[in-house]
Amino acid sequence: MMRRRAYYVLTVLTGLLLFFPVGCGEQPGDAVPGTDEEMAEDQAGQLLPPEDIVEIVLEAQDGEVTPLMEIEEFEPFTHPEAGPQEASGGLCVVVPKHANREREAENQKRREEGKSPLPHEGKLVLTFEVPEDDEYYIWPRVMWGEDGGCENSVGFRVNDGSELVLTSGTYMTWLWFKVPPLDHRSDLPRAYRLDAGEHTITFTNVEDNIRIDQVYITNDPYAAPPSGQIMELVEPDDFSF
Ligand SMILES: [Ca+2]
Repeated sequence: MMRRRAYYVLTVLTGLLLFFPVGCGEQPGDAVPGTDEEMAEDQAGQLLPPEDIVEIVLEAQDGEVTPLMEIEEFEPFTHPEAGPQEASGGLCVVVPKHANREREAENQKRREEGKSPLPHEGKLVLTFEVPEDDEYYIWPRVMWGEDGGCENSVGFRVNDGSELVLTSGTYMTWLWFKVPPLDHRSDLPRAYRLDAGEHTITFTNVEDNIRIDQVYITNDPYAAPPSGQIMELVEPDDFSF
């Protein structure tokens, strides 16, 4: 019992360190990442690739976009180390730079008055279908802003699950974001148990000047999208449920 408790605490601490960017102010509405012990233990074991590989590619601009998020025509450029940067379909979804300035000023005032801060506004909801009950791995293609400090996180949740804050320290290049597993000992991305049928992924506005281009979904735990590359759109199969 004591060991289980110690493990739980460690998981929570690791989650906090992984998901909360340091020095970027408070992020109202962020939940502590999921800490389901049983699922974490499942993921610690060796997994075999599935017999029938499922791959789904979603375009951010095809989702339901709520302001302050908006669809942007992405202007290609060349990163000095990472090379050419392009968005699939020429479009991405963005929280524009300084979009949250007004809300942050408002929250500053609220804090001075002893009130709790309000969350930032804006989200992107992507709806997709999976053909069979399975564990799926979800890779968002994101780009953080040029600010080098903040401007590097987005809220992320699957269906009605708890919200994670995806964040990293690589700026101004498209990156396939590996959602960290529940079990910190695993090298695999986080597994989401999904039933056959319709599901949603929701991105929420946490910081401004961030971009979302695509989302790659697969049931193969070892299938990482090639670094920097746009994934080809896969025509959805005629799923029969
Ligand atoms: Ca796109």
